[in-house]
Amino acid sequence: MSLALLLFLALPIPGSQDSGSPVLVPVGLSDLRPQDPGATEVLQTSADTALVRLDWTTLPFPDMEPGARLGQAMALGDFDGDGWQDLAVSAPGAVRPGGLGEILVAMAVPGGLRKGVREILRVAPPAHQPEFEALEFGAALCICELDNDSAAELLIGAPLSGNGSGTVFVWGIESLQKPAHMLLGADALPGRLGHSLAAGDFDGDGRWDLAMGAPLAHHRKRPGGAVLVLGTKVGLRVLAAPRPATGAGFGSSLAILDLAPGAAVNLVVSAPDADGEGIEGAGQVWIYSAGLRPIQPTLLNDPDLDLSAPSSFGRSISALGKTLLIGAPDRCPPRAGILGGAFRYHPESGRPMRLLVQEKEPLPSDPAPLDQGLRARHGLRVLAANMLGGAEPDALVATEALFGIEGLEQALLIWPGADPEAKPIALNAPPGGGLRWMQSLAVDSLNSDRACLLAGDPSFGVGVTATGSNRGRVMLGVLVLR
Ligand SMILES: [Ca+2]
Ligand SMILES: [Ca+2]
Ligand SMILES: [Ca+2]
Repeated sequence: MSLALLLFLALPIPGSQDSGSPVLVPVGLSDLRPQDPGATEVLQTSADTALVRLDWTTLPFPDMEPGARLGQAMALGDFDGDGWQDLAVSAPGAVRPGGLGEILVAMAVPGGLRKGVREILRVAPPAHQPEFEALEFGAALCICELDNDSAAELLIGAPLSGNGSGTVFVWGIESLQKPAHMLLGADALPGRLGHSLAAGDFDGDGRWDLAMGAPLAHHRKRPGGAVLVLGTKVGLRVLAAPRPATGAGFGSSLAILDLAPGAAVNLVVSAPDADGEGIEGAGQVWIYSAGLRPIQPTLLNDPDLDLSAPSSFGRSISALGKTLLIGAPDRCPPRAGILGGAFRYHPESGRPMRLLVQEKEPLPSDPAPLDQGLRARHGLRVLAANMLGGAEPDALVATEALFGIEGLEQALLIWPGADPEAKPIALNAPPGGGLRWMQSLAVDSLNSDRACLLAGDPSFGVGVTATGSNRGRVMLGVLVLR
């Protein structure tokens, strides 16, 4: 057992922890923090929300080489414990001494990341045996708190390490100048372990637990993926696919619902390639009971599935508090137009899932790509976040950009959480983005009085539209009134 694992098993979650969204949890904030998260400007009325837009700037990361894919994953946390949120961004294809893949961490100046970046730290895997390479280092990132101090730790997935078995690393336990530690090696749960990550108190003892997806795992003759949980109370536990089937992709995406604040959180696991009732690629989402009690998890399906086509229900999932968002980017639209959609679900409300779809035709001038089956998919990325300032999380649903996003006015939609019946607001996506301009998304105030949306675009490069050089970039959008 590694040093990090030992530390992890010994330590409590400090204070009352909002574990609704592992990427966004303000871990380790000290009393130095000048602004309370609740101080963010509130935009609640429809008159206000009709007037919002995002002011985009590029975060000052170094220029990357082609193929670096900066922005593949991101995680916000205060890594040095100075009270200002820092930002870790992965570049799984970046060339570093000894291999490929590194994580760049933008350390905020006093005042926060909107004021500036103090320095960029580079995080690499540890030096190890020449026959072992950490591949796709940083495919997934997640904030956690393992040593009970004021500084956050970073969980790092490298799902192609060890001939595709997958490994998980942790960084920030010791000096920030040191490489990451390997937390779980290639034999822990072979099958792309580290493809997805989540952290929260799943077993209900008040201490941080970790969940790590291995969507190609074949555990004890059960194919279709699995999730490895490292629980402070339940120990190491493998959650195998509840409906084993080769290629289901169980564990592709993870989220955390907080249905009973103060008690254990619910782990949500998607299997977006699982077959439904005779439908290939229908997709499934499973909600585990708080405490991971050994009962069958609750199954969610696309409630309105077109029987002739896949849906990829759960390709992306995101939860905050009691709100769960599920992206279904391949589902057939209710009418001709853009493919895909997303669902908003409140498990305890008794209400059915609500379908969130685009209302306008995003590619009106060029029907040819649709004929060729090349459709921009809506709901490829979803994010539950407090952006507009209402009591309930807002739903952000993003669409990939086949031709650069200038012509895609509906590429970023936000459904206000304050009014479940409200129509979506189209927010301006960052200009000049690549196909996956929204590969990673996060919302935070960054210690300022405005909501900010961070977008990692690993497909960005010189002259990109659909096919870029994949250098990558990270964009910062500040929510302002028009
Ligand atoms: Ca900091
Ligand atoms: Ca810590
Ligand atoms: Ca725990």
